[in-house]
Amino acid sequence: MENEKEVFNNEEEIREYDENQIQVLEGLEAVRRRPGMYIGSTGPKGLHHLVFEVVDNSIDEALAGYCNNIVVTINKDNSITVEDDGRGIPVKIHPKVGKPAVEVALTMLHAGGKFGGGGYKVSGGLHGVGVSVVNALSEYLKVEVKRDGNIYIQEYQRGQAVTPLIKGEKVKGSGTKITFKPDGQIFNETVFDYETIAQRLRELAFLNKGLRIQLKDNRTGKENTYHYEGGIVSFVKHINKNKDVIHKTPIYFEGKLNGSYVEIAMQYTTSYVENIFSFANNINTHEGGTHLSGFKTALTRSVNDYARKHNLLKENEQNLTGDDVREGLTAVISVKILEPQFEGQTKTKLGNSEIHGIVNTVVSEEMSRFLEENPPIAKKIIEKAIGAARAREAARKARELTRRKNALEHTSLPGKLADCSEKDPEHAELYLVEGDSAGGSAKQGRDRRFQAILPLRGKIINVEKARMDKILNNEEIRAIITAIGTGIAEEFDVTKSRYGKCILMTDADVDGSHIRTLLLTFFYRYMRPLIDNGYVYIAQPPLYKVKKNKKEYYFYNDRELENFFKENGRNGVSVQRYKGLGEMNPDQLWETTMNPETRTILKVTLEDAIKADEIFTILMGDKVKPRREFIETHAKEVTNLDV
Ligand code: 0RA
Repeated sequence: MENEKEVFNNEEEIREYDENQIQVLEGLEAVRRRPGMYIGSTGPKGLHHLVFEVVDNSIDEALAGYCNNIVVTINKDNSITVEDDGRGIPVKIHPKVGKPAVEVALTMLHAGGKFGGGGYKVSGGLHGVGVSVVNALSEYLKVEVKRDGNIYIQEYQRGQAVTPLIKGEKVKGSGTKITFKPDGQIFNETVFDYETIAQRLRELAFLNKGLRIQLKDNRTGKENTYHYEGGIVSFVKHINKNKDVIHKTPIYFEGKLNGSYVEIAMQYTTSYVENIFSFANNINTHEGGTHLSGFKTALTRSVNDYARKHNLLKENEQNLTGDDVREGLTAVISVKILEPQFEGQTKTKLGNSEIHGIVNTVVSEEMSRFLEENPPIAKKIIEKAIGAARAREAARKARELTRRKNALEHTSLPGKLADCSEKDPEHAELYLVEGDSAGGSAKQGRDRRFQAILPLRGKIINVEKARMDKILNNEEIRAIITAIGTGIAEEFDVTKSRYGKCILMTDADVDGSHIRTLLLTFFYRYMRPLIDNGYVYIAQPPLYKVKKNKKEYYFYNDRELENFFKENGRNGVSVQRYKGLGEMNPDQLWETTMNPETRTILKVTLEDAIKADEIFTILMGDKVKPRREFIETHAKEVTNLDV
């Protein structure tokens, strides 16, 4: 306290204090004025980002080696509490600012890195903006720090301290506890989704072995604890839980080089797709980057070298390609590095060039050794890759044949496609409709000048479960490919698309979202540019038809229905809940879902497709019921874009 007085008696320091005060207010004002700049959006994504931002700080403390337990609680009032057993945010007076360090961390923009420094930090993309951003966007925040035998408490409103930092009672241990309630003036949605938070916390527990993360929901009593001593080995086992594996234990490598830490876990399955998830400082690098490319190069080389050396590949045979070597592979690559650089469209591509070589070295050495030490597994891996090479060649020949045949026969469109008369793709749209009966209504209800209908019967093949040659034999998939006209995979050509919009129209029930997820997964794996270029949409059929005084209303969600009840009461109102598109007659389907003047369709983003794909891979391991529930709730989460 003596010191503090001295600080405030120094004129220069007082001026600095004032300047800092102004800085604080300007900083918080900027965050509140343009929240999207800091947390991406003020929708559900931005809302949940607040939780992850606070958790990231505890994770950083775990990465530094001081924190073993994190508890996240969703409170009854939809406030969030994040508690850790780290060292506690420092409370001493910050010499420059003249305030406790914890208050600086919570009120000054980008103050996070100024103290504590060094070590691996979760940062990149939208992460790492700092807890001051969470504070600025919370109507209320309370921090409780246990440090040096005492508890320290401070409270804030909309980013500004409303109490000083109060030194409380004596306590044992150390840690930080932050409770915040997102500001209803900023966020249009302030209700947290348990599953969204659970997913990320589980991922963080996989990525940080030994760390225990607990999630409690005081609104429902639900809770989960995530704790994996095996780390990413457990992650790979989890992804492969319901798959047939070709070797029992995942292969695991780790290495440290020049301050970078590399971890890889991988396991081959009998599936025909690769599922590689890469992370840098706990951030999912959806767009890959140098760690992924280093891994791929090294894996292809090690496997080919071994196959040549042991005569599993004959002299006259071609090298196995990367795709061959990765068929059926599930892998998690996780790097922790000092200054990650994130690039790419969604800032999820690792750019650090030195990491390619580091991962390459670790994988080359360790993979070669693993193969030499485990000949039976090596043999199975190589047989799998040789099988993939043969299938690839067979598929190529088959495609060539079809192409030649098509050229001779003027490519016939699928019989069940009801095409439109418009030939200019820009003005033509294709509806992919679940079921024959809905397909029938859509055919009658559509505007045939520019709307084509392709009814899909039965289940779409799961691309995970079949090689390309078999997928190409699936009637539904073939119909989709010929109708769209672009071809698939390496031969995909977006300029050949016969439609500017491909609209998925499925029932608003579990099966419908299942089919939608399968379709999205197919597009993601085989027609990616269609998604990248914004050709894929999801139709929004209404959930309810309400009749009152002979007037009919359609509602697309529960909230709209509730609002109607609030305004009109329930007397004399009849409600029909649509279970499927088939329950609507052609006119209703046109009016509610297909008429461009009145309909809402949602554009599918790459992120949606990635999510759909991950739903299939990551959640494949889970029990069927929760998986279905998950699909049902999440397949609908697409960017709201009215067209
Ligand atoms: C900077 C320095 C030190 C700890 C922290 C930050 C810290 C921040 C958060 C945020 C949530 N939980 C946290 N735990 C720790 C420690 C400095 C020292 O003790 O030497």
